[in-house]
Amino acid sequence: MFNNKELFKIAFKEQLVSRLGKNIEEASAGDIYKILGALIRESIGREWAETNQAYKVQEEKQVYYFSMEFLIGRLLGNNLLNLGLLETARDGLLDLGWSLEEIEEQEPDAGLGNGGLGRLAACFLDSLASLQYAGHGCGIRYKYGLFEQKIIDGHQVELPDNWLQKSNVWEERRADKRVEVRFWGQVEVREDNGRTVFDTVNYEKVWAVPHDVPVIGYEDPHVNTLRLWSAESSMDPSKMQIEGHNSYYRFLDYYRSVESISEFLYPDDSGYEGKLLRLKQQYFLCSAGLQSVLRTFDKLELPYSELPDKVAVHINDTHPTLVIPELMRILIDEKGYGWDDAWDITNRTVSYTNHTLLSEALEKWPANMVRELLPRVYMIIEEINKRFCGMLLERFPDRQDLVSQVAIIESDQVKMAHLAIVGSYSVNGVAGLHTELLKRNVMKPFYELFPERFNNKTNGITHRRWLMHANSELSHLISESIGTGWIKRPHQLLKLESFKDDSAFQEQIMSIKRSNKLRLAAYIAQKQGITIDPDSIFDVQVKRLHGYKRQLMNILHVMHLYNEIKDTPSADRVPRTFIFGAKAAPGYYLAKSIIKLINVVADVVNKDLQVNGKLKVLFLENYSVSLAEKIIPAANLSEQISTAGKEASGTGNMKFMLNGALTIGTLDGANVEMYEMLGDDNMFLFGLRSEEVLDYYRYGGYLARDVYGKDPRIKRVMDQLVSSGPFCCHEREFGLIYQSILDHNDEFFVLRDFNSYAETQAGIDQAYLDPQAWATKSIVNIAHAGHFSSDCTINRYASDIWDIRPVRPSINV
Ligand code: 26V
Repeated sequence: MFNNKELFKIAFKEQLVSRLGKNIEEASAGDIYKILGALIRESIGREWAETNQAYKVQEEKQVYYFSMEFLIGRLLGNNLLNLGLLETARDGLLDLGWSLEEIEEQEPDAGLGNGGLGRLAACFLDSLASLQYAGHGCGIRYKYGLFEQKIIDGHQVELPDNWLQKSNVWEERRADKRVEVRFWGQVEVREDNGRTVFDTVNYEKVWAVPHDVPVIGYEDPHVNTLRLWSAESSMDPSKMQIEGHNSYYRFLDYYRSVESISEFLYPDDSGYEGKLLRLKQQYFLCSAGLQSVLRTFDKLELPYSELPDKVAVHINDTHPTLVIPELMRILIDEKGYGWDDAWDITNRTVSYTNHTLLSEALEKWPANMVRELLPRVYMIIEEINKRFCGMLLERFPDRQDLVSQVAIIESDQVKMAHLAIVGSYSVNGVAGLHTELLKRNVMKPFYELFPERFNNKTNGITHRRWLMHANSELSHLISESIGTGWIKRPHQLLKLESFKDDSAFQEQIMSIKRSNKLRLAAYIAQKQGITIDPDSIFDVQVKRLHGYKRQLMNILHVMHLYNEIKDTPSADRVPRTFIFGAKAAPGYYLAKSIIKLINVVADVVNKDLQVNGKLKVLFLENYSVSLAEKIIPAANLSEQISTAGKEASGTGNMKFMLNGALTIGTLDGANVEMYEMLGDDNMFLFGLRSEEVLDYYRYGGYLARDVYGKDPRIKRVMDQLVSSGPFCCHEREFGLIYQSILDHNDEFFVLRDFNSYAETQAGIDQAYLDPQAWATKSIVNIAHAGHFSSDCTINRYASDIWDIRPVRPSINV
């Protein structure tokens, strides 16, 4: 639509007048954003239709990635990049008096996810489209995304994230494609021509209305769809009069209950366990998504036995597991298939990714709740369970213990992971270590029953957003040095290894890092009024706040450094800036008091003139995708310090590596695979290994109180949490933290790993004193990060799990 700057400007000004009735002098930044978004959205309409047409004509197998979360963030910059229009738009806007960066800030950050799981789904969509696979997202259009975090007096305060307040320029509401989702009711059984038929009566009907967001691939004209469902009431208010005098109130109640289905994203929190509304959301997604998938399949006029050849339904964690009984229900009740055929079809269509080993995060639903809300679906789950347990008892007649261990319904609870494994053909973990731990521990009996289903797919990140868009200077330097092949073949970043000792290249890498640090410093100065030293080590830990991620170890170490400086103020130190960003689930009190502690320490440290120039601490409010894009390119050191065996993969670790930060980390999640490539020269490892952690859990032998008693440095920081001193605001402010370590024996081995961590950190200070050597390590990190591009991950999903190949619409249509 506009392939040069002049055409862009003409089109832009025309749109501004025709849509908003304004000329360029009158337009606000918000107006500019709206018009630019609309221009892009319209310019890809044709490609969007052509991509869909190509899928139809070629009868391609299509993948539907079902996920309760898509943490897509802002789309403007990325869409311009993928369309090859970034420079045209930037230059054109500049002529019109606007900077693109300022306009990008106008876009609400679509926070439809909690963290890693949701961001992974968004990276996968980008790779699916860029690699020209027929792969779509299926999710919920939450009216409110993950809460907005404000820090008030050091405490986290949650505010609703009203991201749709201004209109969403990307989405297309498709009322004609709405489908009906049914809740509640009773099942009536009758015989019809020798067949048993199940009718649900007295159900509540809800409309699911799709809002389609185009997912634009890189360079080639390939546009997939992220279909987000919104719940709307199905009663017609204009007919209320005829239905009796109380009907208006009934309508209001019904209306509220329907609208609430797609109102809020639940924060990942054990607090939602057993919450009816969350279960409603999950079924709403599964039922609406499947109906739309099958409607597309029906156009092929093939028997359902061929569904697995044309459709792959992938479930992102157990949240959309109800696709399994729902597909069974549709095949049996609506399409007339018998149980065995329906089961075979379902089993060959659905695949599942597990994202956590934490037992408290494995989903269970009270059986009663499922039975009442979804009576027919519950009958099907019961039948799946009955047949599965029956099969087991036939194979292992003496193993009642095994049966109760793996049953889908047990102690009046429906175990979603069990249903997901039994009902799918593939179960994958998200990093090598995680998959091994699944097979050997958490899901061992299932692995023994179905070894062929288990496989690993190490996570990945899109290098387009996380390098090309977030760090364009570095991206240009790379292209100047090794050509642009790495953009389509990220493994080619390995070519950078030959520059690792090239002093001119090192200089350039360091100067780009410095300018990114300056940019972040300016942002921080503007937001928080704190100046930070661009020559200090930017040491960053940004991720959800959770005990196992051990932000606590990091801040206790900062307290220890502060103590050291206060003890010997004259000693030379390598200056550090510790940067934190984290949201805690609203009901997770311990996590919230760790946020308060970080803020208190920051306050003390930053105000103390004696440590000024040596130590600074910052907590950046409201960590989100767009904030991550500002922070990560500026980091020197990436903190990936989870208790070994707890972090399934991590993806932040990969983003930092790609941007040239070095990692201090444990052998956990995908850190293990990073270490295999980087070795001790290029990564700073510390702490217990996962087997050692497991041994402690199994056999005991760790006493946090012993460590506390024997190590004066540790005792000192622990005591500072509860006794008067620089960090304790009022008595027991941090009692909960203190107790979690000393009374509950430090579940995540913070004290056990503290010294190893502190020593490694001291070694990092020394390493930073040699800038050339540091630059070499940084280059080696970037060079190996191509391995973690989500393009590689998606290619593996495509060939090993989904059995799909790229589609080239331009050639075939
Ligand atoms: C959920 C819950 C809910 C109950 C309370 C504690 C808790 C803790 C964590 C979670 C998250 C579960 C799923 C998840 O987001 N996993 C993350 O998935 C990423 C993408 O695969 C992966 O990189 C992270 O390591 C993993 O934590």
